[in-house]
Amino acid sequence: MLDVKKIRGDFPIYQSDKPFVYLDSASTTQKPQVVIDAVSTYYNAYAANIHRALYEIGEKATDAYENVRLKVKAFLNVPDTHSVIFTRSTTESLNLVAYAWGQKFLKAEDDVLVSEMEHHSNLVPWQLASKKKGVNLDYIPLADDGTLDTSKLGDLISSNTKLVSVGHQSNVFGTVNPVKEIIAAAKSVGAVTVLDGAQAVPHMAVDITDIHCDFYAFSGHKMVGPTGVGVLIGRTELLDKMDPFMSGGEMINTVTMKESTWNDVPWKFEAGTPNIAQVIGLGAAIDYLQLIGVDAIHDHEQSLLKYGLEILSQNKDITLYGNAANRGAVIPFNVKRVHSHDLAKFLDTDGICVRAGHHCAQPIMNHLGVSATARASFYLYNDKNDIDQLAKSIEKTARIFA
Ligand code: 7TS
Repeated sequence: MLDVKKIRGDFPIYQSDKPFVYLDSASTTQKPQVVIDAVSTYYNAYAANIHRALYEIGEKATDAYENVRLKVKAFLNVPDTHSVIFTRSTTESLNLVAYAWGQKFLKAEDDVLVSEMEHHSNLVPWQLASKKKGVNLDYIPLADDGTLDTSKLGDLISSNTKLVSVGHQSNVFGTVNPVKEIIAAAKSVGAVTVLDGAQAVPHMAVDITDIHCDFYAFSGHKMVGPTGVGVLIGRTELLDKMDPFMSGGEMINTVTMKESTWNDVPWKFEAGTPNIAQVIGLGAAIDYLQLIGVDAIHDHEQSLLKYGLEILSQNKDITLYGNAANRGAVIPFNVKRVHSHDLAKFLDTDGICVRAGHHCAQPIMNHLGVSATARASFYLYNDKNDIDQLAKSIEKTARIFA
């Protein structure tokens, strides 16, 4: 287990006497002082635009921003620095692919394959693309244990399949999907592969070279970084062929009154002044996670998951959802007679933060036959005591609704 007391010392939000049991890291994570300092130091000491200012602080800002590209490359073993595009979020990264690749390369009657497990941000962009282009959208079905039924892959993937996009780790069940198997099936018919890594990168060692997908998306704020920064990793040959997603300053090479030519990748996809401070903050977040050790964080979360499942399953009023063998530290559940929104409000009176609702994954809720669930998710700053407090507060709430 990690030294949680020491880790909490790094996070200003834990320095108050108020009860604070934060179990919603799948939604967004708390920020260590080093990340806050990296953001504020940029604003305090070298706030300048990048790629244009020829004075000292401008060069410093440019170096700091571009250095984070190298950090992302090293952190995820990305083959090529030019593959790393800074966006605002996973949502923007996936929309970038759906528009900039989808609008150019999808044709009527092509098939696009996603899964029934997707977060809406890896679903709605493909629904829009499919409506616009007349493309068929198919789904890898969800099995009752919260895994994907990949036995259907052979039927679902054909020479007509042009793109396959799935989540690496589910934000509802925590299920780690067999992405290499899915990518191999997609590649066997020449389909482009996209992974939504929003829930994977913060919690496990991810090796892009090994996974060998064409596009991979994630968000900084779910990995102790700032909000407003995401990443899209894309295969450079594909990025080169795609049209820009947004246009304006910085993404051009030449502009005349008649037409424009584009900057090289990745800058072709970073139009306008980017979120400079947030990208620099992401760099500090990567440094921090590497200092603690991503494998150590993963092991710590796994022991919390095991303990959480053990404790919560002792309460007969609790229904737990999902039972994947390969699973991250996310526990969705409901308590008999208590709507998850009421539960979350009652838990909050004990200082416990859990998410309640459909988790931006309504097809999963439909599959489970519920409108909503509560969800506890863990990270490096959680400990077993957090789980004990959650269990106690659930029992107390269930008694009120008895
Ligand atoms: N994909 C997955 C798997 C996610 O869990 C989320 C956010 C997103 C995409 C979108 O990320 P964003 O940074 O662009 O918003 N998931 C959640 C969640 O589970 N609760 O709140 C946000």
